[in-house]
Amino acid sequence: MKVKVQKERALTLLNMIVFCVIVLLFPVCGSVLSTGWVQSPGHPRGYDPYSNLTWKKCASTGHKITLTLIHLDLEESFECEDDALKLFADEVLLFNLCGRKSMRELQSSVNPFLHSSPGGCLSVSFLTDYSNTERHTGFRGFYTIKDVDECKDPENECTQLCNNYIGGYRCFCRPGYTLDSDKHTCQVSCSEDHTGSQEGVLMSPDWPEPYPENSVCSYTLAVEEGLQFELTFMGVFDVEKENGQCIDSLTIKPLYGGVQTFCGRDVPPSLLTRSQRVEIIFRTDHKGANRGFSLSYKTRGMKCTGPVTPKSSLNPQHAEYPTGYKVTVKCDKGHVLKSHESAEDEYEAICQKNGQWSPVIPCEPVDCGIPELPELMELSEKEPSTTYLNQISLKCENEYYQLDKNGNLTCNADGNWVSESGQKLTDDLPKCEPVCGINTDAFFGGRVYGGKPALIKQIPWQLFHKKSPRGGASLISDYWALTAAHVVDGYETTTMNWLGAIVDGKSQNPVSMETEKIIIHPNYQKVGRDSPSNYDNDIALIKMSARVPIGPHIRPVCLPEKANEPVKEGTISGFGRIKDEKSSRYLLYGHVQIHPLGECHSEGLPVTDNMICAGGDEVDSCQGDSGGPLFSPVLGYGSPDKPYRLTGIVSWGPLGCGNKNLKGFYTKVQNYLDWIKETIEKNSK
Ligand code: 4AZ
Repeated sequence: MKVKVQKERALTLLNMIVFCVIVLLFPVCGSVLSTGWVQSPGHPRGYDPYSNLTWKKCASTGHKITLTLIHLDLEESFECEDDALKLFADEVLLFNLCGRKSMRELQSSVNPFLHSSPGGCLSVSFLTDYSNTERHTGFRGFYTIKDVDECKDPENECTQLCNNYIGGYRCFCRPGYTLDSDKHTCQVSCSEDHTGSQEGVLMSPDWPEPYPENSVCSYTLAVEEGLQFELTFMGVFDVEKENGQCIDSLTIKPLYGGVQTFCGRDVPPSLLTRSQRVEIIFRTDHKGANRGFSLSYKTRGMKCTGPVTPKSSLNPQHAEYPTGYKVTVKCDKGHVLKSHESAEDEYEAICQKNGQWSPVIPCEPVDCGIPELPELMELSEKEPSTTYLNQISLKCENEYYQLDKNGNLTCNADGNWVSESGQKLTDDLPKCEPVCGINTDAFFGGRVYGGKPALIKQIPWQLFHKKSPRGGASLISDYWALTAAHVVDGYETTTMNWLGAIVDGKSQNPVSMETEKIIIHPNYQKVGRDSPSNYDNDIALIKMSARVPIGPHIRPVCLPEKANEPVKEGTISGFGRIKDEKSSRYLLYGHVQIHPLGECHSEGLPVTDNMICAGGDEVDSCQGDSGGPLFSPVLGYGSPDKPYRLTGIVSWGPLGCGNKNLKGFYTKVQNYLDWIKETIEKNSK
């Protein structure tokens, strides 16, 4: 039996040598460390049903295992479901084989892939079922464990020399270089420590010959406090640079202040380091033939220079200051000392032995903050910058309001927002005032004679007192309305209820406003038992108790301007009487001409310059219209450039209304501009 085993081994070895010589290339067998066969049970006689073989072999580090199949004859089946030879490398299935394959086929399509990774494993699983109709011989192959030549692997690149040995590799360097701790990079030993030396020379390795590749040279200069280094470059400066970028570099790192990096061929200027300690680092990459640098260093007394901190100036002003020197640091205009409560902008600093100023307190811009704004006003920008010289602009919340003055503000040096005219915001806060004399009705440019029902957007300043006394008023701001004195005469101490945004007297949802104040013109002669009816100064101001909600259906009319030329025509409106002696359910309007007072009959009643006489052929105001507007231009002709203005207030008419020859009388609003302005100012909170 023993004899037989030895005989078989000898045969195996012989087989392999023959195979190596005949089939494979000789060098492959040359690096073989261990070999062996793997085959199906019963080979070459044939395998039995239900045969089962699992085989696995692993390589140690620096080695890999390969398998070469030289024979394959298994039962053929769909996807090798019946009998199968499965081949795995590093636990990954490479092949699932069955049927017959010639040596040539195996060599071309299977064997080149049967190898593990370095240190990995190959495994084989051979499984058969019961159903063979003819006998198949099975498979046979041999494995080899070989050394891996890591020096050929580009990932393991040694920067200079590589030595492969069985199970590993090693990088090594040419004389004069040392292997870096990464075990791959060869570096020149070029670092120098010049601590304590007051003067000397530094140069790149091999200067003036080209410097070596892959170097990091660190030169340390250090002396006692109170001194600094002056560096002067000598001769050629040549450090690799490509497309404006430093490939190799010379970096100067003082203990204090900025780091500077140099490369290229321009000789850097002399440098004062302002530090008693400097590190100079010279880095090179793996290629290039540049000559490097040479510099001399010597010490100088330490000096301080300005500025101590950005956005400040020094007093006195010198190019440099010796150690121990005291200066006054003053922040630039609009800047104060950081985290100083009292907005101080000055302090004293002393030049230290290390060339630094002490103390150093930064100057930062004054911050005006977000201003507190009244109702209806907002900033145009959501989160504006609010520091010195930044600008913000105010605006009103909606299109129905506008600022009464320019809303552009600048943060000044004192931390105040100021207007373009230099006024402080807190002293002169702009106001949002409703835009007057505009309606959102389409311009229709045609005049309509006779009482016509108004649309809700057409006369949005019309107010209506529905209960007795029935009358009208005109809104002139978001708190105030103008009416006739005789309408509110006797109601000064009561609360009246006025309606707005209404064209149908039966409307269920008008804007309802309560009066807070009713102020009759002081020169209006109240109707009393002893005084006859007199409509001179028939004007009164009404203040509402809450801000009127301005919008498209309720918004003010403008007042006339002092210098306005007398107008020749206008529109009157109201819920007053119509021909059949009944009050109108709807707001009616009509156009009237304005006549010289002398042309108007007054039936003996006094007429004054505070009155306007107006009337149209078919149009007149009447009882119940009193207090309402006579506005110009005629409805339909207003525009943002020519807003509607309150020319008159419906006041009185001799002998009723609607008579062709008799015109109506209206209070001349232009005569009361000062009284209106003063009274409103006096009676606003
Ligand atoms: C009134 O009785 C009245 N036609 C108002 C205006 C006019 C006439 C009477 C003008 O309130």
